[in-house]
Amino acid sequence: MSRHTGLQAHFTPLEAVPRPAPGRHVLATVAFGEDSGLSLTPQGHPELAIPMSSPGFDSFREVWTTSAEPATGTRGDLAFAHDGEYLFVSGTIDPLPVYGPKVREVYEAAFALVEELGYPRIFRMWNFVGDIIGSNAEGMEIYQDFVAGRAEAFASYGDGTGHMPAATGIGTRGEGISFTLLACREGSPRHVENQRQTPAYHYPEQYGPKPPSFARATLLHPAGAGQADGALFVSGTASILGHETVHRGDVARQTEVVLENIAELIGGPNLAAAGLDGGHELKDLRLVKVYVRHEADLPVVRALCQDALGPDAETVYLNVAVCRDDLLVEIEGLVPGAEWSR
Ligand code: 3EB
Repeated sequence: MSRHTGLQAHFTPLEAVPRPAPGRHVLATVAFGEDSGLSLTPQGHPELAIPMSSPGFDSFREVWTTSAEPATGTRGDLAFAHDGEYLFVSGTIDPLPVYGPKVREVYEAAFALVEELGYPRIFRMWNFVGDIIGSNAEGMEIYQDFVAGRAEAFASYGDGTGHMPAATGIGTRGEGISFTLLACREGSPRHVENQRQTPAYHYPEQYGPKPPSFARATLLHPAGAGQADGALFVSGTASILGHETVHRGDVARQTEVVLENIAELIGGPNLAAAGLDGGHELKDLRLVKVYVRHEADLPVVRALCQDALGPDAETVYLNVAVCRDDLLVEIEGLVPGAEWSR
């Protein structure tokens, strides 16, 4: 029996109160603007605000909707909403001298909530890390401090292996760390690696004491639907081949490698290597977020993305730091599932 409730997302202007279409309900929203913080809105859903907008770049609200009325709440540092099949959880961590132990605590609390509410399958996470390549009070890079705490939390999630979802790890224009996750009850997430890239959870130690906990993509095969009907969530992707940054200092070539990495990731041969049917092209991507380190690089990055992604991709551009100081651009997106058009 099909119990999936048709998760969908779209971007709207920040000024507008999100009004779902008839029969749709807002599960949660993420505001990419000037504010920061996590709250339940007057409309009742969780909203995470992340300071990520800047002149010349985009500001917008990402609106997640489902076809069943969600229940919402807060728990400690977390806010959540769930509709019987899908769960959204968000958390925030205020600026700290050292983040690792608190990251572990808050992510473990989120994983415990996922179990308690009965949505044990996490299929997508976003990690927003202020001052991502700055140093903490002990001289460790804040991204590595974050990665270590997250790895400890993931060690106790599921069986500790192979359950890491697609994710984005990216800088913000503020301080502190925040995250969102999406999980489901009966759907089957299938995590996908990229044949051109070392799995992030196998990165060698030169990048930090613990490797990052994420898959390159996750296919969400909804309960009761065919595998080919699932949405494919593409992680934040950078100019990395194997585990190494390529084309240091050359934003055009880095952007090309990112787009090639995503094309390979979502294409038929790579999906077949993961035991999955189907295959997609760059022009199938939607809700694409392009994170550009240097403001001045925007025209070059935009021109290459517009050409590769086409006019339907709903692409937005944000000016934030990426997690290695030699990475100039990171791109994420998704290939909608059949639920999207219902
Ligand atoms: C990379 O491939 C680039 O730590 O959650 C991309 C996606 C990146 C997610 C994360 C980091 C993360 O390593 C950075």
